[in-house]
Amino acid sequence: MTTEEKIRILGDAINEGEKDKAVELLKDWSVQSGFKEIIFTVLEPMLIEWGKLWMQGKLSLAHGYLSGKVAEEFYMIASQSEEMLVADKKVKGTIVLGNIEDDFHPLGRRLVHIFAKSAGWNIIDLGNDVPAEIFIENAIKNQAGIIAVSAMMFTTAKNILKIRNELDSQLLSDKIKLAVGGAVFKLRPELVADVGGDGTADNAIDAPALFDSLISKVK
Ligand code: B12
Repeated sequence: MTTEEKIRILGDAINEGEKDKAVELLKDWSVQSGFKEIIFTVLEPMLIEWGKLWMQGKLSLAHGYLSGKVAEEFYMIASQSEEMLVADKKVKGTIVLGNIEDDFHPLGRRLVHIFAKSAGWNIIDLGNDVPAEIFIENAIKNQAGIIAVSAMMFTTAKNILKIRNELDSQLLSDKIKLAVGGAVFKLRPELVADVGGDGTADNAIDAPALFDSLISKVK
């Protein structure tokens, strides 16, 4: 079966309101091709396509919601699979995570949360629309070595610069590293440096490796 056929069959199941069937299909295909392969070639392209239809008013809220639920349920299963299992289960440290001020695209952040948690990180998830000072306040209070910020849009990504400036002015840049991610950083990689990010990852699966690398730079 081709990738296009898989995307279509998955879409049909969600269109029919069959959440469990959609999750089962993803599980079956993953047994054959691996979780990463199915996430990258089937699930995420479908989510982005459906998201676009939703924004154009061509998809009902119920279907948009259901596709998000299928994704979350499947990512939870994937994060606990042998393929993703981390041998060493001790807590690696604390990460303060959230969508930057004015950003309301929670799905990517939730997926980063699931994968980082299953890789052994203690996650403090502040949700959507989080101002810079709240990130800093929570990072200090919880002795987090990493602030991880999700931003989907160019306009909202620019708000991350406020976190960088705060870290610098409070002399915290050696103690707290700034991870950034989201659709806009894939479209414009130079934005990572522009907003003062210490690093990024294109997807939730690669996020734990980024966090490992950043924590090793904390002094
Ligand atoms: C679905 C969607 C919405 C939904 C969000 C619902 C939800 N549950 O999230 C709704 C309809 C609400 C929405 C609203 C808007 N959206 Co919108 N949306 C999208 C869409 C189509 C998909 C986003 C998504 O869920 N992707 C699927 C997930 C799995 O992928 P992801 O979010 O990229 O996350 C992965 C990685 O990026 C990474 N990651 C994410 N965060 C982090 C953080 C760290 C630290 C790391 C390491 C990694 C990481 O890991 C994730 C999992 O693998 C994107 C298009 C796109 N290319 O992504 C546009 C998009 C982001 N939206 C856009 C726009 C313009 C808007 C609106 C302004 C539209 C409007 N006119 O109202 C509003 C603004 C709302 C706001 N202020 O935030 C633009 C942004 C343009 C830009 N470059 O600035 C985009 C790119 C579409 C486009 N091409 O025009 N949107």
